[in-house]
Amino acid sequence: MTLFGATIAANHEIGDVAGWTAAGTVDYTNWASTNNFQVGDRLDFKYNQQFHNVMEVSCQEFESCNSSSPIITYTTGDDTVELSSTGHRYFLCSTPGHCDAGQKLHIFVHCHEDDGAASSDLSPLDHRRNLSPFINTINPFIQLVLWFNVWHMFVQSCFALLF
Ligand SMILES: [Cu+2]
Repeated sequence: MTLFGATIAANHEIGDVAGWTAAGTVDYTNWASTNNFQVGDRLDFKYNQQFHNVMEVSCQEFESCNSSSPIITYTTGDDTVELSSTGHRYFLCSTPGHCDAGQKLHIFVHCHEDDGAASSDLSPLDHRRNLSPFINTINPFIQLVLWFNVWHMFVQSCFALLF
């Protein structure tokens, strides 16, 4: 549960029963795609700390399995990571070969569904659009181009009449 009442934060056990492993039994990209991560949720990394660890790294370090300058390192074997903001998060194990063997996790943290547009869908702008859909859906730049074309045609016809 969160402090804000209505929403229930989820606890994501990394790799489910397999946990955080380099054994190749979990495709963490696939695993991540089956989970919906939202602000307030937690990640739970369970692993044997004799063999593994958890490092949060940058996107570039994640791509190249570079563990030389992690943002933060976890080593207890049962680590909880709070997802306190939206965006991409990257994790890997720094034991040599493990990241390359697939012990790496990239997730995207979404904002809560009820923080979104549902209640404010009809802004004043939308009401204006409803009144005059044609005018307001035309991009101002395109309007300018259209007016220029009209003006150009007018000038051309003037010349045609003169000469
Ligand atoms: Cu490992």
